[in-house]
Parts: sequence; C-alpha cells; structure tokens
Amino acid sequence: SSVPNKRIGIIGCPFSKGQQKRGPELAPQESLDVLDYGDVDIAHRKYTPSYPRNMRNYGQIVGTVVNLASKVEEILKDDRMVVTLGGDHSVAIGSIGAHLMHNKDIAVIWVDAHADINTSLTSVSGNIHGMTVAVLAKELESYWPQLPGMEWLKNKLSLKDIVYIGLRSIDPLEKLIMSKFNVHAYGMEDIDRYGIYDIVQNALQYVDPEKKKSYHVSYDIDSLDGLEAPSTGTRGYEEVSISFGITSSKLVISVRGGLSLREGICILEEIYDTGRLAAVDLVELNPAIGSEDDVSKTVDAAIQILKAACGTVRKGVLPNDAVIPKP
Ligand code: EXY
Ligand code: MN
Ligand code: MN
Ligand code: MN
Repeated sequence: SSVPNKRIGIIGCPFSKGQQKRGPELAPQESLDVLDYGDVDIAHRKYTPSYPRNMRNYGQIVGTVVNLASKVEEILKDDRMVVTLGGDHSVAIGSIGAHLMHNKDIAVIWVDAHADINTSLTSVSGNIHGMTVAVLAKELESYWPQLPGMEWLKNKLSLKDIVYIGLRSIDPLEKLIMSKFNVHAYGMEDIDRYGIYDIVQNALQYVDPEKKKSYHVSYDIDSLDGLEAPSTGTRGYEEVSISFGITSSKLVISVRGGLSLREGICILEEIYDTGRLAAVDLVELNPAIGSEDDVSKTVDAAIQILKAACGTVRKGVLPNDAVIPKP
C-alpha cells in the first residue's frame, strides 16, 4: 500500500476577492508538516497591449497565474502536496498549469457546480473563472484566439484526463463542448442515483484506470449547497422566465441542491486514500458575501474539506505509544 504524502505546502492566491484563512487549523495531525509559502504577488497592471476580447481582467489574471505557477512548481519540487487557496477559479490555470509542467501524467478531479469550460467565444459573462478548463485544454487550442502571456502553458491538459463531480449549472455551449469531446462528468442527479462513494470510485477508475497518475483536485466551494457554504459568488445560476398575465420577464435564480458537506468531505477522503493526491485548489470562497455567520460557516466547510485532503480520519486514529491512564 502507498504511503500518503504527509508534507504539505500552502500557497495563498487572493486576487481581489478578499482574504482567506490559512494556518495551523489546517493541520489535522501533529505528524503533518505544513509549510506556508505565503501569498502570490497579484499583478495589477495590464500585461499586454493585445488584450483578448471578452476576457475580463485578462492582464491581471495572466500576470498572476504565472506567479502562482512558479510557486506551485517550487512546492511540488520540494515534494510537498500543494494546497492553493483562492481566489476565484481562474487560479487553477496557474496551479494545474504548474502541475502539468512538473508531471505530464496528471488527472484532474474538478468538483464544481459549474464546468468552467467556456472559451472567450462561448462565454456570456466574459468572466475568466468560467473559462479555466478551456484555457488548459489541449483539444480546445484551435477554438481560442491567440492568448498572449499564456505561452508558458506548454503541456496542456487532455480532456480525457479530467472528470467533473457535482455539476448543476452548465451553459448550453459548455454542454456542446463537453459532448463533442466526450468529457466525463457526474452531475448531482448521478450522485442522487449512485451515492457519492461509488461516484468517486467510478470517477477515479475512469480518469486513471492504471492507478498511476498524480491527482489534482480543483475544489470550487460553490459545489456545496448554498445552505452549507453561502459565502461564494456563484452558487450556480439559472435563468428562468416567469410570466404574469401579459408581461413576462427573465429572472436569474440561484440553483439549489448542491453537495452536502459530508459528500464534499467524502470526495477528498477517498482521493487522499489513493496516496496519489498531489495538489488541491480551494476556490471561490468569498468572505465579502453574506453575514458574519455565513462567512464562518463557509470557512468551516472549507477547512473540513481541506482536513480531509490532508488525511484526517473522522473516526479517529490511534495515537503512537499511548496508554489509557489509570488512577
Ligand atoms: N458558466 C457561467 C460563466 O461562464 O459565466 C458561470 C461560471 C461560474 C464559474 C464559477 C467558478 O465556478
Ligand atoms: Mn469553478
Ligand atoms: Mn463554480
Ligand atoms: Mn476511506
């Protein structure tokens, strides 16, 4: 049986979304060796004069993910599991890009309400966090215009090496891309049908049948139900038409029915158990959204997820060399 990596490196990539918690509370056991690599420098200036269309804040993002990528590579070279604390989901361009530079043979488990697989030409919002997978994808290269500043991303991710868990809000053109390239995905309905444990086992079997890849879990906190993790910007959105007599209007509503925290924890526990979890992103936690209670609930949820990623066993572990005290 493989020995899981107990050495961890944490890196913060706050972008403009505010602060995130990190530190000793993430260390589930005393035997964990957690090293804080600090925060990534956020690029503020425009990176390039040829700014691609429909990609908001491109200059800042392209500059920041390069900085993040070099830190992530450094941590992987130090033989530590990398924990990247976002920031929004565009940070995964840097963390997964770096993981691919370090090891071409990776498998990405993308846990999210969303597929984040829009190109700049399919995106309705122009938000790059909804394009991360498409930026990384080898098969989608010809669907993008020139992306200046992304040349460092030489080893691209094959869409065969990613599997989604927890989808519940997909744009029509994202669905088209996923179907054209046969992207493997488990939506909430699949979890309802088979249960989270079997879904995770199936996902890993699909993405890594030979059990040899280095795993990257990109965990978007909006995969959790809004009741479990309210402080996030995109809890899954859906446009609905409502009509009152002769007037009708369109309304954007938040999509209910996400993962329970227990399902989220189970995903990370099972992936940790493989002994091949090399990198985790925890993204889209936004402390500027909701009440103080909402924020602490969401932070708590994120910590439980990260503890599972670091090998916490909910039913406890036997201490070394201990005896039950007698009077
Ligand atoms: N598909 C929508 C878009 O492209 O704007 C919503 C994306 C939300 C992305 C969040 C991070 O997961
Ligand atoms: Mn996402
Ligand atoms: Mn999302
Ligand atoms: Mn287990």
